[in-house]
Amino acid sequence: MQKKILNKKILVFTATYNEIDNVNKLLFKIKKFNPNVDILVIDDNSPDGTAEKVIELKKKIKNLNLILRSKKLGLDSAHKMAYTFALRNKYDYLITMDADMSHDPYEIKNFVKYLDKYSFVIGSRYLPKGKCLMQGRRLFLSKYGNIIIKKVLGIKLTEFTTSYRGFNLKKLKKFDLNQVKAKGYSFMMCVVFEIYIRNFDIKEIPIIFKDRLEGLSKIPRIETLRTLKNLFFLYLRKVFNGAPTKNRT
Ligand SMILES: Nc1nc2c(ncn2[C@@H]2O[C@H](COP(=O)(O)OP(=O)(O)O)[C@@H](O)[C@H]2O)c(=O)[nH]1
Ligand SMILES: [Mg+2]
Repeated sequence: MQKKILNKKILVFTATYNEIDNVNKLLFKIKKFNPNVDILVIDDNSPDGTAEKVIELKKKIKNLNLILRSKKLGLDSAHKMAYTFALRNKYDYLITMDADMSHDPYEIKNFVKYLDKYSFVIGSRYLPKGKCLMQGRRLFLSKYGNIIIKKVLGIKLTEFTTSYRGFNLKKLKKFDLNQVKAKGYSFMMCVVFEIYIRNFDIKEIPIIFKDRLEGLSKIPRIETLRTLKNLFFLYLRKVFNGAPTKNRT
């Protein structure tokens, strides 16, 4: 098992916008816990100089790639670009995570473990061993948002919105994140739906989510409304196109 994992070509991706206070710690921890993975950072010309910091870190951290975009183009398009990068460079697994230390790099190995068997592995804060250490409005929206999404879509998962995920690129045949049209933060929910309706096997694993270590959240309030609108359209697709029946773990 261990040997097999070592043979896989793994890319860990994170999108950054104004993460200068987190990126150093994040990238070192990713490498410390997973020396064999490659890393991709896509930065949208962060005014705080995150990209310059990553360029500096490239001298110390092996196989660290940076794509620097000219302006803030959104989290969804960064994830799509990372998927294209991973396919072009023939990675076996793509693991995506936030750069604000909300996702613990120590848990990457759990994604790697399950990607051996599953097409898509999603981290969940709401499984029995998972935890969401957010507070107030953010916790409320996340917790009840995920419950509502589950009920509306009728998909037996506890988490749809976190970006801590693993893609087995060899198993997800004919799937590409670029096929997912939704914009903004509800993109994450729509990705799960698209993988689900294509009948790929999905594994949920518990994650411990901490609120960001430094800096501010970039999630605009309008995103809640956009998510509700997109959820309604997914519901219609489910009703009129029919949803697959395969059991999920
Ligand atoms: N490249 C890029 N990264 C972004 C953009 N918006 C957010 N991010 C990054 O996406 C991740 C999640 O954003 P965050 O503000 O923590 O969202 P929240 O945790 O939902 O409040 C972080 O690593 C951000 O730096 C963007 O427009 N472009
Ligand atoms: Mg965050």
